[in-house]
Amino acid sequence: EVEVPESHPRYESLLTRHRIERGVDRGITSRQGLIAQGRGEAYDYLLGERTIESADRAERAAAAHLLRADRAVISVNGNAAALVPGELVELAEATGAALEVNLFNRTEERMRAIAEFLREHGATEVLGLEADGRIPGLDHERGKVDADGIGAADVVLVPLEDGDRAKALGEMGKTELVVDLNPLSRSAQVATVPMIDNIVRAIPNVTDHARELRDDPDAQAEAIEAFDADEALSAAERAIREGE
Ligand code: PTJ
Repeated sequence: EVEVPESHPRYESLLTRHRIERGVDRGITSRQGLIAQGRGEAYDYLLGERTIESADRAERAAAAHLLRADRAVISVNGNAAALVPGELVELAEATGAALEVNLFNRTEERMRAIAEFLREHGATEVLGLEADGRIPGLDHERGKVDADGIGAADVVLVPLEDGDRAKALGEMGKTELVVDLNPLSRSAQVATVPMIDNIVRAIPNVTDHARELRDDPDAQAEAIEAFDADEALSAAERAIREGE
């Protein structure tokens, strides 16, 4: 374990990096995941390492979509698992969503390591290993999903997704909730609800909103109604360019 002094001005950021490194060591995160994290950090730095107001509205709308879904699934990749395993389990519990491991660079070893890591963090059921469904339009490995998981879902939360798959899932008619620090990424652009925020802040905030909205269908409808994806993407870009 690397010790990071809490007084360090970049404490949170260093801790996050350390979790990704540990993820690689445990066979959870891919080496490409290290590159993705570096890219994310650069955007987070420009955003001021905070949840901007429009992202908070997005996270509230995402919570409402998860609660109102017939079948909601939270897709988990190697970066999400390393950074927020317990928080993903809590979000699934708070919303009734299922957890499904779904990888860009799929290997059976990493699938199993991630499912086990989620169970260590309290998950009772982890989907993804059946792989008896397909996302049309993607090559064999990258299109694998569980037929009763992402295959059947009307709402999917896909953190740090690559653009092709985000587009293909959208074309299947699913409501897509995306967490991505880059407002210009294709996955953010095609999302029903783009959350331009760090996954370490976004996931616990969606859970907080879900707990608050749980028994209030009117407030859920209002949260969805009040959210405008194009406006949220522009607001994030302004925050990055002008520090607003
Ligand atoms: O575990 P796998 O095989 O499924 O692979 C996962 C990664 C993330 C490696 C894979 O999907 C990939 O290569 O993704 P990209 O194309 O690098 O896109 C990742 C996006 O996530 C980029 O737009 C980053 O800015 C963003 N990102 C990185 N870290 C974070 C983030 N967004 C939110 N929070 C982060 N911590």
